[in-house]
Amino acid sequence: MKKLVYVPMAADIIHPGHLNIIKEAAKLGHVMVGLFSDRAIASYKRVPFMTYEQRKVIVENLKGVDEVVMQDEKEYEPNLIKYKPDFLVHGSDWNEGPLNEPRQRAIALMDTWGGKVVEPQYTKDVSSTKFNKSIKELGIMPHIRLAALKKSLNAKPMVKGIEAHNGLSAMIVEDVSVKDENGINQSFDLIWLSSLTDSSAKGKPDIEFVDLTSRMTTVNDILEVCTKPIIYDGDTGSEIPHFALTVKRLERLGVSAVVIEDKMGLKKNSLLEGSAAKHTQDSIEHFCEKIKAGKNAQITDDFMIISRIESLILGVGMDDAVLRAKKYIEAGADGIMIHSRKKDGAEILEFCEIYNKFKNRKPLMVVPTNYPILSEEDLQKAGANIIVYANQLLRASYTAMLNTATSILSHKRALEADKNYISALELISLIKGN
Ligand code: SPV
Ligand code: MG
Repeated sequence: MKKLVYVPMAADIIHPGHLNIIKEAAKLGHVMVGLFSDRAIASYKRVPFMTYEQRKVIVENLKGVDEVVMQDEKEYEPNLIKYKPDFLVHGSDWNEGPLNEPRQRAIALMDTWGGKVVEPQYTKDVSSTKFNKSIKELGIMPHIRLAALKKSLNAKPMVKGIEAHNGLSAMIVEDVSVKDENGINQSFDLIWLSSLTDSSAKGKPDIEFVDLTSRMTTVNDILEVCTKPIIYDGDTGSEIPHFALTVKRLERLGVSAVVIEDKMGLKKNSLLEGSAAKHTQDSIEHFCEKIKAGKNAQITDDFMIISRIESLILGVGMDDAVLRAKKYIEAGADGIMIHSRKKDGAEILEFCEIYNKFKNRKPLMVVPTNYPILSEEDLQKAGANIIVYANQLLRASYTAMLNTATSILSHKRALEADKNYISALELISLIKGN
């Protein structure tokens, strides 16, 4: 009988390196590819371009592959225990980065039944990471970007986004990444097109005064410099026929989702306090009509309408918030955003607990501007699926600009301020085409 050879791989972008590994594995026996599920890949790097089913069809048809099984987590142990292969074959590149520890555990485990680990030399100059970079440089087509949000939500328990209000801030969101304590790259999954920061950046109030054409100019500037999915802050969505047209326009551009809030009349920002905080909430019936009109207008299956509940902002109570969540989902909402102005986040956690029991639960979005005390871990544990940092980049740039202007005025020169920001040459080099 042929020996069993287990070959784990993600195989999102197939390159000669994969073929080399399969060729080496086939010399040893029956090749069983342990194909990482979308969830397994998303747990340590970006969500794959192709779905598991698409990747499976490709791998099954590669010369040398005898069968494909799913590996549903980045740990190799469950499948190794299940199949007890004679060989485990993996490219030599897995001994650095997030797969290093799983590798060590896999080697120790294989040893317990006398299995061997074979690590063919990693094929230089071909790696998915390099291909990814080239794909980023090419840009992204609208339908692929549009579908990316749903894909991420299916592959990850929680996705995180941050606002961008122009091309430059979107470039930062596109590229910023840090390695966490497990060596896993952390980056933002999406961009929030905030009405507060889009209007504030123009020196305008956040009262739906900045018109759709102008908002779309911001969207376009962002689309041109980043490949991440976008959630557009649609404010109240305006009148029902206007909302239907907005949905079509956003879809055409490749925006993944719109959030509309259940307010009426002159919309004011939800974080306002005291007498300035004059809001009128829409009726459940009317807002549901708006959701339905949006759903009827949309053309793709992937676009999402996220309904934002303002009951906690308006102080009308948890029961009202919960009732609205039920009604909005029944009307067709693809997700719910619950908002709160309170500093301790307690009412958000309370809402999550009730919401999690919904049978037809949809992704839940939260915006922890006023309750940064709750960490991503806290919010994920509570059940949040989308976390958005809604205004931090613009707030940070305002403070930096004010300090700089003050320093230049005080010192009557820029020397003192200069050490706090990038050089003119660095700025020029940041932008392609300069
Ligand atoms: C925005 O970012 O514009 C929002 C979130 O709508 S908030 O400002 O908190 O209302
Ligand atoms: Mg807003």
